[in-house]
Amino acid sequence: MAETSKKDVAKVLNEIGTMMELKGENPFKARAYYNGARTIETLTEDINSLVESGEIRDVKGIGEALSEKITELVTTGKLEYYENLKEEIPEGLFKMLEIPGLGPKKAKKIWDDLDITTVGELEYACQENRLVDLEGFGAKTQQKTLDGIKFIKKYQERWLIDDVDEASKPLLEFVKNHEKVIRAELAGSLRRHFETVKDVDIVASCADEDRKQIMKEFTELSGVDTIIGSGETKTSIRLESGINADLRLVSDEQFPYALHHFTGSKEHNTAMRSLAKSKDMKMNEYGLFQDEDTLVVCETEEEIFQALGLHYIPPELRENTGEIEYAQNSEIPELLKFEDIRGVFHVHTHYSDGVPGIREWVEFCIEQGYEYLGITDHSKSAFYANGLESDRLREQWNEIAKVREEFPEFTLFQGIESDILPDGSLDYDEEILAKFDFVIASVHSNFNLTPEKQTDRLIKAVQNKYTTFLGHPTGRLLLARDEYTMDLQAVIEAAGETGTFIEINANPRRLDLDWRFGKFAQEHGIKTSINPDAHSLDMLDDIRYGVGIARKGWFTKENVVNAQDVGTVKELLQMKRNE
Ligand code: DGT
Ligand code: CA
Ligand code: ZN
Repeated sequence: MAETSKKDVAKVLNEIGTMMELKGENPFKARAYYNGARTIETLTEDINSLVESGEIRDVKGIGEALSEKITELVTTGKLEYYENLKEEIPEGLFKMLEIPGLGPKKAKKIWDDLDITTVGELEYACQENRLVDLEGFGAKTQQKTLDGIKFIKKYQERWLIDDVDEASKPLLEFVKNHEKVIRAELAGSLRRHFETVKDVDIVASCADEDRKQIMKEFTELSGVDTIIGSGETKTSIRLESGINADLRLVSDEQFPYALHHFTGSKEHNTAMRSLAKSKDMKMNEYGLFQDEDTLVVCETEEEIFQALGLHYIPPELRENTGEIEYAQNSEIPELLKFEDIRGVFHVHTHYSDGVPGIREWVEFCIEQGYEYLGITDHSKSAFYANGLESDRLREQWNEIAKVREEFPEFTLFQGIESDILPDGSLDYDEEILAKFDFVIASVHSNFNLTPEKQTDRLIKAVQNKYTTFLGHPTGRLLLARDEYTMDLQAVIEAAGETGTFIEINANPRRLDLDWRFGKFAQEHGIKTSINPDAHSLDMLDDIRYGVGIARKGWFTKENVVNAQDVGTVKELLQMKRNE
């Protein structure tokens, strides 16, 4: 007979209780399982012999139904009732229950009303203020939930780029400003602007005799939780947030080679090594060598690429997706820069689910040096996001008209983020659609259509003459929800044929369009726009992560709508409608 411990049995009973609550069954039934679990845990007798002798039925607090289930579990090592229940409940809800202060009742409400089944989706929903108006929740509970999510995130393996970016800043600043450090740079996936990041990598150079002291001071920085390891040239720490950081110290002669090596990606490095080999050279983190062991002296990364006959490859492109061939032919394009961005599309106001008002957005954008802004609240079908029915639309248009008069130097575009309905149509009739300066069409529900239907839906949406931009096209929520299954290439082709732009949603949880489709999109004539999808003023800063993804997708300034001057932008927004 398989040995099942009391702890195992109690765990199963507790989980059954939780699942009953999640399903909204009679609370009395759930309580019977919780009580049963407690009884089992505190038994002094051996559970296996109690079951074998049948005495389990006589234990106080264990009724007929429970004793049957315990018997099945102990004798077979499985419980069908439990397995069946588990099938009905999305896996992510259990993880959600680990959030301090969030019990089954709240989780059920979130599942029922917001259709949210993972912690990542919940975090995103909090950032979009979805919990504020949810019955039994509110602003305070929303903040408490966010804090709780931060707490459980400590134990995850990969992070969203903004978390790691924030964590890296004081570390990098310390290393860069250290008087004994000669040169220092960020490396790894963060330097490459990869969409999710495992840890912070820093490479720095110093004299051999200074290494120990720098490493020691590094491990003593505020915010350091534990020292994971410390060796000759590398020290690893864990921050209180749960994020890990590696500092590598090398000689200044080695610095460019080490920086290149630890920037990666692994795949890029492998391709670089075989290129070196084809030129009878050898490459590793210590250097580039020819004629056995003679160092090819390079003072910078640029010189390493040069020594191998390559144009400089920006870190974002180092993913082995053709960058080496392009560099051999001097065809690496001049990538978009943050400074190129001149205006902003896709922000939400308090008319739907954003915090700021229209005037507040305009003032903030002016302060940030932008020349234009396109406001996009949610359309009427997005009821969970307080989407705008036509009367409230008119109210908003009146206010937009007033704000325009107040800021004549600034261009305020009147836009909407229209839901793409399941059949691919937009959320208002033509008469209303025609009144917007531009429309971002996005999918916010019905993620699980068949791939054919999903593809058709999106193609129909981009073919609509009022769709200016396709919003967050893959629908992924990083570390939380996969992209929906559909033929994105077909959608991109349709967008190209109809002159529809595809946004790069700069929210660190989305970073969508996925950079892997950037080159393909441009080959099909697609322009993008770096859209913050901001619900509060501080989220405007996410544009920098969007620029990172655009660079990763090989986007040049000319193919980015919001890198153009306002006159050009006005023409671009009209282009499709005038055809
Ligand atoms: P991640 O997972 O977000 O930390 O991604 P990376 O790229 O930062 O990976 P990490 O931190 O494990 O290593 C940093 C870089 O060091 C990596 O991009 C390439 C280089 N590297 C590390 N291990 C290897 C390896 O086994 N082979 C090669 N060729 N390169 C490596
Ligand atoms: Ca890393
Ligand atoms: Zn959206």
